[in-house]
Order: sequence, then C-alpha cells, then structure tokens
Amino acid sequence: MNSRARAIRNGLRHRKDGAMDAITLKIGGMTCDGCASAVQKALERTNGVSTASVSMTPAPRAAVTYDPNLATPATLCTAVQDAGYDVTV
Ligand SMILES: [Cu+2]
Repeated sequence: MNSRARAIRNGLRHRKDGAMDAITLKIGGMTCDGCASAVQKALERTNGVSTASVSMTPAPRAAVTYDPNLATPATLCTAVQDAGYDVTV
C-alpha cells in the first residue's frame, strides 16, 4: 500500500502538490515560540521533508509538505515525538 492509500485509509487530510504530499499535524506540548522553532527544525531535518511551517495560533499545528517516497505521516510524527512533543494527525 502506498502512502497516499495509507493516508486515505487513516482519514488524514492531505492534498497533491506536484510530487509532494501535504499534511497538517496537531502538536501538543508547545508553550512558546522556542517550542515551535524546535518542532519546525525537527521536521525540516527529517528525510523527505520539503517545507515545515509551525504556528501556535489559532492552534498549535505544523503544516508539512513532503516527498511521499521518502517520508510518511508516521515518520513525520516520530520526528515530532523524538523532539519531545505530542502529535496527532
Ligand atoms: Cu517553549
């Protein structure tokens, strides 16, 4: 099963953007801009990630575009968790 089919099965919101997939992750545990920066850097370091944009308002979220051949929603979540934050899709 490819990542797109897996994402659809999991009910994830995503869209096709050229060769990239996009996803928005809900982040837990961020309390300041430093946290947002840490999450963003963790995602940007992740293999296959093209762009990562973390915002605190109106809710703590990370918008990520990634190459579905190199990254999956699961690997993105692992990167956030390894940085010390909670994440749900
Ligand atoms: Cu912080």
